[in-house]
Amino acid sequence: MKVYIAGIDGYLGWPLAQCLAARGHEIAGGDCLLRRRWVTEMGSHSAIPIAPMRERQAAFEKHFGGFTYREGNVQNYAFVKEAFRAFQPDAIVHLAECPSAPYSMIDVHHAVWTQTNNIVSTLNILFAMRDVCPQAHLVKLGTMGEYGTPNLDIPEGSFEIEYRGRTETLPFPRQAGSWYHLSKVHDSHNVAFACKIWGLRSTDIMQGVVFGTRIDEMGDDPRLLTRLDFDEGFGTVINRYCCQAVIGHPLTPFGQGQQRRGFLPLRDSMQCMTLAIENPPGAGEYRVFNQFEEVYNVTELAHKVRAAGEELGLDVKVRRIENPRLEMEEHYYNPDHEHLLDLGYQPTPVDGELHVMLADLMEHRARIEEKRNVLIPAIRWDGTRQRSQFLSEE
Ligand code: USQ
Repeated sequence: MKVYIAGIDGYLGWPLAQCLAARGHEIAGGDCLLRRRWVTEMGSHSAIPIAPMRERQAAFEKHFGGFTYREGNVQNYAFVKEAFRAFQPDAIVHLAECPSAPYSMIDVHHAVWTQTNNIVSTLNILFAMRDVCPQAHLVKLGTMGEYGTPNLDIPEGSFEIEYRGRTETLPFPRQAGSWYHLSKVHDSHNVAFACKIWGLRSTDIMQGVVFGTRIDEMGDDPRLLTRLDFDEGFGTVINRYCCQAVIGHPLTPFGQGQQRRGFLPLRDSMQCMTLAIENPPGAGEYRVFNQFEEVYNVTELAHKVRAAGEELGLDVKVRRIENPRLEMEEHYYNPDHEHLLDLGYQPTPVDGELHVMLADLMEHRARIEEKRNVLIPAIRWDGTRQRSQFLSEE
């Protein structure tokens, strides 16, 4: 298949290109390298050094036979339309969004920027598909955070309701917890609407929190490695914990530490997106996959990272810290996730992946140590900015 990846330079886009190319798909992609700039803005850098795009292209050429790359911004409709016209994709994976809840909560400018970027980019892709490649399949990254943490079981996208003797299938109510997560809610509505009125086909992937440093296709070529962020904006919780563990910084569950989320290793995120791409929906179909492997609370996860770290000789402490976010810290959480398992998804155990990650990160201890100050969060949901204080000794 011909697969276009919008956001091919990012944490997920770069390994996805490799994973798909290794399976024989033809790849094209675009990026405007914003993720590199955002992390610099947060005063940080990737724990794992990443190569400039030109070197990435050379490595890809050597291992997988090359891909078509154009630098450009998906907020520019002409860029998107021309990219699709030139490549004529069978599938489009949209990863070119700003993925950070804290970044969107900094101030009005970051909230407006995140929502504008995310919503405009998706609209541009939908219109370009309509006009250039209406048969293509849009694989759109949504987030489990669109549902929030309701005191109900969470289905995959929609649920049936009976009212006054009639049965209706409705989208499950969205209760997002940040301006970023809300941008994904708006995207979901826009994508579903485009499928309905134009007959486009799409898979909206409600992805849980991804963690991990590698996929097998990267082998031992450092130019193929993907980034691994640990700042409060772009480092997800397990990635942050693992970086904290390797430099002897306490792991930082926020608040009560009972927040439950679905998690999945990077290699499983690749596997699931590949399954979605290789099993497209029919014309006009908008389908939703909940994509995660296991549900944990953030304290259980800290203990898992501590256990894995101790096996590698690390001295790991866990200390709860003031929660800069407004979120439920103890809650019911029971989301469904059958669709990908039905397509053949084979989950990777979380514990084994933690060992791989910690071993990779131990080689870059000095880079993490250099940016140690970004491990304490300061972006608060009430709009103030103040470094959180530790709440517990352990
Ligand atoms: N958390 C801690 N300690 C930390 C960092 C985070 O306890 O040091 C907690 C947060 O308070 C939150 C949970 O861990 O309750 C997850 O936070 P996160 O920063 O790992 O993830 P989140 O902000 O939810 O966003 C990430 C990705 C986003 C994706 C989302 C999936 O950045 O792109 O949409 O995960 S989900 O969480 O399922 O909505």
